[in-house]
Amino acid sequence: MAVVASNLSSLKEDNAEKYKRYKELANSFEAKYGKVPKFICCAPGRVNLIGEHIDYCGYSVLPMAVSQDISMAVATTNDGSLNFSNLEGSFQDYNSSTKTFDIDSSKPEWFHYILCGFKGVYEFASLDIAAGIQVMVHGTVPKAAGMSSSSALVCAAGLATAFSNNCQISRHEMADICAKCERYIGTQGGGMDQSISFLAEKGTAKLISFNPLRAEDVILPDGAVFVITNSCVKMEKAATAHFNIRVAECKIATQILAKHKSIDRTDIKKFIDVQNALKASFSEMLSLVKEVFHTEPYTREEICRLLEITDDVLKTSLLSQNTQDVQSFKLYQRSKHVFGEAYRVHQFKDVCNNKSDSNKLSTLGNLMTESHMSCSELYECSCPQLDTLTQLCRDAGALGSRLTGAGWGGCAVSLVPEKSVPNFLNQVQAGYYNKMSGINTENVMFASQPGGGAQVYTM
Ligand code: NG1
Ligand code: MG
Repeated sequence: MAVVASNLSSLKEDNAEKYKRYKELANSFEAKYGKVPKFICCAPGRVNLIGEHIDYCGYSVLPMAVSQDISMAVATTNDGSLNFSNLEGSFQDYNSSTKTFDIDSSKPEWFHYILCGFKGVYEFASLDIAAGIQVMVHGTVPKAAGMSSSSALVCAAGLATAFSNNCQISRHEMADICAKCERYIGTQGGGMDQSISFLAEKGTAKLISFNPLRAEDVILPDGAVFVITNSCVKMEKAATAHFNIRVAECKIATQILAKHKSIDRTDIKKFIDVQNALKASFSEMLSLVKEVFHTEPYTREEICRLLEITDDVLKTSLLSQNTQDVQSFKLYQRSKHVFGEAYRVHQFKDVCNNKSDSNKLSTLGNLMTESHMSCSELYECSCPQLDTLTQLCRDAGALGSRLTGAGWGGCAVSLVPEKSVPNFLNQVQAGYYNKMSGINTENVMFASQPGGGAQVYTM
């Protein structure tokens, strides 16, 4: 299914607010570049309901798109120039050309994400000459908050490039290209964010599975409201090594498990490959983790000894550029999180699809809270503020609450029974936000319904 453009005027009735916003964006484009944009493209952010830090291990995740998006007014240039501007004043203009641009992963800046999307589509479509593009960006996805503003920017830029060059690329292919090309920025993400941004459909969350990429509807139960609360702790994932250290720990643990089980390791890259090779259940994988790993962190020497490799091979085959010097790896804790979390995703989906369960909401809530505890204690991707906030949310009437996205800051998502929402919002406001000073707490709490995927609108 390719992305099909529709006329912007079709939005007028469907979503007057978005229509107005896109119109204003088109006007700002015109004021900046002195011409009317050719089209507007937009890609939504997402909230992951459950399944954290397991996409890059090959496991299914369960996100939904939110209504907030990154949108872009776009026109092509015929001299190969790339001109990027952002309505948000703190982001400075970027000017370069299709021949000379550079993505500097040591110092990620907002426009690098556009360059990632541009480069991904350019390479995928094997374009000899890609048209240059002029873009004006406006984003409503909270930044550095685990709601995938970065991927939405990459996806919107990928779409802008595809449409500027008349490339027909399916939504699945776009998701795949954008998952790969966002890695030019240096983080080794798994593909959840770009997949939901392209494959989302209004009214349903999705079970996203990989290799091959699939998106299955997961109908959320009546009476459940998912409320997002921002901890207001910013986490610029690409600027730190936390994320890639976790990816490295998972890769190393994968190899040790496979070696322990004498599996031919040629095609074993992720935890799921080991599980498939063993045809084991999640409980069996959890027992294996307990049998194979000790709880103390592993040193590089021990890892090399277990895998019978040199430190150089460890560096080149299992560590990324920004994790070359990491000395200690928690293999037991990270593996235990991944297999437990992957199992919870399937339980969550089964509960949603099981019509007869009268306790649905509290079962889902419990799974979400278990997920948070595992992220916090085993994966160590929470932070004190997120731990406090999620506990406050539970105390305020949420049946479950967890961090969402990569963590170390950013947002929490809570499952709140519909009738308890007003009281919930009051309590969290009083218990968390009213205690903050010097922080802008506008739009920090909102209920979210599953939104649709990326779109293109012609003018
Ligand atoms: P965030 O940082 O929330 O955009 C990242 C990864 C995902 C996934 C989650 C953790 C990227 C682009 N995204 O999301 O693939 O691994 O962390 O579940 O790297
Ligand atoms: Mg991101």
